[in-house]
Amino acid sequence: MTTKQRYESAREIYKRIGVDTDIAIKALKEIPISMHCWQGDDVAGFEGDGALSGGIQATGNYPGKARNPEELMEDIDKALSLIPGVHRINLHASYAIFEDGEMVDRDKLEPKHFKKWVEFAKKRNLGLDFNPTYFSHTKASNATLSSEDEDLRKFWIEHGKCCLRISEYFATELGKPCTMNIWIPDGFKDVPTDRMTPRARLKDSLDQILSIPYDKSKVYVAVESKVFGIGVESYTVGSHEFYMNYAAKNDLLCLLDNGHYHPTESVADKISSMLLFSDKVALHVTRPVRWDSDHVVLFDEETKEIAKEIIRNDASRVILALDFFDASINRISAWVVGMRNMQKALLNALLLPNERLAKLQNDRQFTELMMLQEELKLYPVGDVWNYFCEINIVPQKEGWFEEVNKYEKDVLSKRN
Ligand code: RNT
Ligand code: ZN
Repeated sequence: MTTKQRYESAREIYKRIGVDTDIAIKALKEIPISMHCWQGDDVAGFEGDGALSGGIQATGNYPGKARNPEELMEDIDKALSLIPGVHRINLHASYAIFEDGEMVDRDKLEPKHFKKWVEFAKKRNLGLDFNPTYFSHTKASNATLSSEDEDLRKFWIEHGKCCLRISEYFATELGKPCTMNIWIPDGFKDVPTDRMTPRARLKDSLDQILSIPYDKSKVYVAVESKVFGIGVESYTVGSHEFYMNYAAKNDLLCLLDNGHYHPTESVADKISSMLLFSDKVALHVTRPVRWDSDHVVLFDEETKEIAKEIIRNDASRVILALDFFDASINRISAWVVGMRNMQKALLNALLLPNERLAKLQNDRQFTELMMLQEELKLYPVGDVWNYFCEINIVPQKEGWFEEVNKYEKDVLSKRN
């Protein structure tokens, strides 16, 4: 049977439960995912020695990581050629591209330092998202936006302002809004004696950054919380309550990273609550294995549950980005697996008879609801996925891996 024939058979099967597969694949194509540039080089960036700080870690030393902008762009291209649909690229400020020997510190960054990324995105019809980089820097060794050292705090406030201007430049140049996400690693290893003052300083720093004029219809500012980090196990300044309140009060996006909560908390469960009070919510989808480990996103229960909430609550209200960095495997494969899995999870959700399931819940028909949800798990999602890949001209099933292997042999293995 051809992919098309299998799809047609699947379409009939889904039709019987009231699901239109044609609508599902059309909807899937409209959902952009922001692919994080930092999987390509273990969050190293282009500024210097690439040492990662801030309590986040990329472990492994698989050969062939991108060492410069050209290589990173080449690798992103390879990955995107194996991922169906049109997406976005998520950049960090540490990925500025300096030309003619010029190099500026993070408090002096300008749009021109990202011109090459804009050209890259334009040519490929991609959107760009952005992140100020508050780690991997000598001035970030203690604290950043919450610092007790006023000079340091000022430096990082200026960095935030630079990044707002760069984000607006992205949006203007590309004609698509740019999400600028703020995450800082500030916190304490041991139980603090003053929890309030660092948070008050963070609040003031954010106020100062956001005091510069910027076009809110072009730049969506998001704030990302965290429960703990390596080295800051006892207290993080930017906690969930801090940012949820800050975002609500200032009409910003709250960004939920599913590696940043207590292990039994579910980000899937948080989305509806956020959307009842804000127009949009932002996500970092990742896979935390026992801690905020940032493993590659799998087609697992957690991802599927997040995807169901995205689909059931209007996908256009959820700003979707991935956040993982695995240095122990081929980095392009990591991107492709993560992106395709996020899409598979979205497709899985699009292929559920969501209204019927909601009605069963509402009618308190929990026996039938459980039965149906379990039976639906073995419906032919794969046949629809393969057809989606076929019509979007990317390899089906594991077919893409041959291309990654070839690229590893021809390109990556030559990087020493
Ligand atoms: C860290 C946060 C943050 C970073 C990226 C690189 O715990 O998740 O989003 O992973 O900004
Ligand atoms: Zn994150």
